[in-house]
Amino acid sequence: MVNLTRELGTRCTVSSYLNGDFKCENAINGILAAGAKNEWASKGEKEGAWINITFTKRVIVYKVQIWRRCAADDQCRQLFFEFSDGQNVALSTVCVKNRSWRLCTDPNLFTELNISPGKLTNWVKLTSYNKCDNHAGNFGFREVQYIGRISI
Ligand SMILES: [Ca+2]
Repeated sequence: MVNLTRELGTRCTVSSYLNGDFKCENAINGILAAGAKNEWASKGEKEGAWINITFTKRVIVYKVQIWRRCAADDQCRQLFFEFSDGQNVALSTVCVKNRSWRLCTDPNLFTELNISPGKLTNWVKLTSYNKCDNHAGNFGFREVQYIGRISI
């Protein structure tokens, strides 16, 4: 299996972005650190914020790895994945409470979710559901990586 997000050229679109320092491309640039130009952050969105990554080849996706934004109010409990063939899957995650410097800075601290069975697709749209707290926030990710293989 390979890191599809890194190995294949990809195109990225999002529901919104906070400003020019927090665009979609920052979530697939390979930089795992937090901060401007490293993260995608939506503009005040929580539930319903989405990021769509289109691959240059048809792939089979087995796994997603996410690096969160650091604030509790920028996270959600559930991620909903849609694929180009119309299939979809919802996966639960956990809310990391309070602002955590480790969450913001540690590249080894990420969440890995298995997509089983693997999905044959040209793109993956990831939507956030069930926000972690009631404060205003800007949902987003430091990085999103899809793991799988190129379809023959
Ligand atoms: Ca990044």
